[in-house]
Amino acid sequence: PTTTSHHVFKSKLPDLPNISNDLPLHTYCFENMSDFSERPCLIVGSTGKSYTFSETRLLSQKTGAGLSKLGIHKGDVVMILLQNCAEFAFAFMGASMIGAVTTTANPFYTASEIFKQLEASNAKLIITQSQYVDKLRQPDQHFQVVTIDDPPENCLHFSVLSDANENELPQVSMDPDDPVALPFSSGTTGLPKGVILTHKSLITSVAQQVDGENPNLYLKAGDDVVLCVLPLFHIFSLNSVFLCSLRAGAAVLLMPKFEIGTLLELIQRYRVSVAAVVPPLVIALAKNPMVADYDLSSIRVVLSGAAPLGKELEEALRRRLPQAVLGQGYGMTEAGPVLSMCLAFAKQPFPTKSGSCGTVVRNAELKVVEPETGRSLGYNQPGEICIRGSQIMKGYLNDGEATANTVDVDGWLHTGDVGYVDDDEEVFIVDRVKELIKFKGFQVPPAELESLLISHKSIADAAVVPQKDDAAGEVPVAFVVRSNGGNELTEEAVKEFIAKQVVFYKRLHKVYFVHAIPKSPAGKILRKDLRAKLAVA
Ligand code: AYL
Repeated sequence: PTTTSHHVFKSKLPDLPNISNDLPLHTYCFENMSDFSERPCLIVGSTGKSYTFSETRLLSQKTGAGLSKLGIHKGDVVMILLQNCAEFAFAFMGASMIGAVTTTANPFYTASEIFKQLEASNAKLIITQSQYVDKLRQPDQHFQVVTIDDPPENCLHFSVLSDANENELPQVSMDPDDPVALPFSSGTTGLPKGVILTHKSLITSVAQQVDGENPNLYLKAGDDVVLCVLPLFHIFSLNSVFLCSLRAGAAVLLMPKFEIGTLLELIQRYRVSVAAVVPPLVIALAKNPMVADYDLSSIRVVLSGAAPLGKELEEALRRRLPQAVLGQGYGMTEAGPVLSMCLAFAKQPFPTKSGSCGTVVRNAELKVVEPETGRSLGYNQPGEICIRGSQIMKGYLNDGEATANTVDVDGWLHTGDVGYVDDDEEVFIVDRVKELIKFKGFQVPPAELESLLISHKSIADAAVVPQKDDAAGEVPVAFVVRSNGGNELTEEAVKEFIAKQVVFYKRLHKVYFVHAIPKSPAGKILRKDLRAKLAVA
């Protein structure tokens, strides 16, 4: 019997004969623009202002020229610390045009979370809003700050970038393997790390979704309006909403934050046809009574991703939006990010099942591996999902060890997700073997909270694991060992100690005091045992 034979899963759609992944990302995204240059590209929900495709490209070129004037060169990193807005788009594309790299961060991060990413990415310039500038003050600041609104002291206004002369955009030579985006992710273990996504990886991923005769995610040029309420600093929205819409010619409706009334109002007003959502948003759309007061009949596609979507919830939304096709995308930042997507979204759709995460994208290989043996499994057998293709990350920034632990020598990226592929080539995720906790689709890396906890003088040891939660999917909870003399330490004090150091979704929801953290002989926390304890608690 041969154990070297791989069972590899492929898309049910034929591979694209060629993907233009030798182009720079911005060239690729604007490649077909002449077909829809005067159609809306970006619509700013809060003001009603909109930008056509040609205006969007022009403002991106100006922003690129402006970045270059401020001393940003090829290979330099720019941090975008913004809620969804048009300037986000101009800055990201403008940076690409000069060969610079964008690292995106959550503007709600605390100062220490921002600085960790700033230092790791070595960003030279931050584009943000004035309300976040206080978090960026530092004695000997070695980065410039640009704000999209009235600039506070020592900051520049975004017009310094967007008013620059597009003819001064420097001509830089670019290699397909040059980085263009640097989102942060904790991957399967440890602290957040920079994920190097190249021009080639992002182009490949976008092409896998929207290119070809029968695109997996069919977006109608000059016609579709795609909802962009999920934050662009997260790869789901950046890739599957923004970059895919640019390439395909669909309009992007930008919303800075989620608020149900505003959301429903904007869907109705702009006749949103494609909605990218996360499961908590599906809950709102399926259950909130306000939904009944609005006309949502324009929605033809709902794409849910970033966390598991329960079958019941999917059915509940189906009753509310009977005209729409509902389905999931399954992604991971490191995977570029999309591994699989619902084939009911295709131009010539396939029937799909509720609860499935779609079928592996084209021009990629997916396998399901038995963790103990590394053997690849066939249909209906759950194991660790692995993916291979030009879309996956180049590696983690300055972390060869973490890269080698995630992408093996044969080029397979190991996701840390457990799932299977059924007889119809549909992927079902059933569990996660990695440390990651997902709160409403946001990453909560346990290692980050554990290192904060251990820094407390009254804590000797700690472990953080996910607890199931109806609204958020999962919430982080901690097991804490008090140190000698730490007898007075209360649950409230531990929660508060963490809360003031992290963004809201990383806050601890419960603290259990224990005498010891269960560990393997090698010293690894036995997270499964702790999760099992929670299940009976
Ligand atoms: P990260 N069902 C279950 N779990 C999921 C799903 C899903 N549909 N999507 C993502 N996950 C989990 O890096 C899974 O554990 O990227 C995965 O390893 O923040 C982890 O989230 C990755 O988290 C799309 C659709 C991007 C989805 C995405 C997900 C990006 C989330 C583009 O079109």
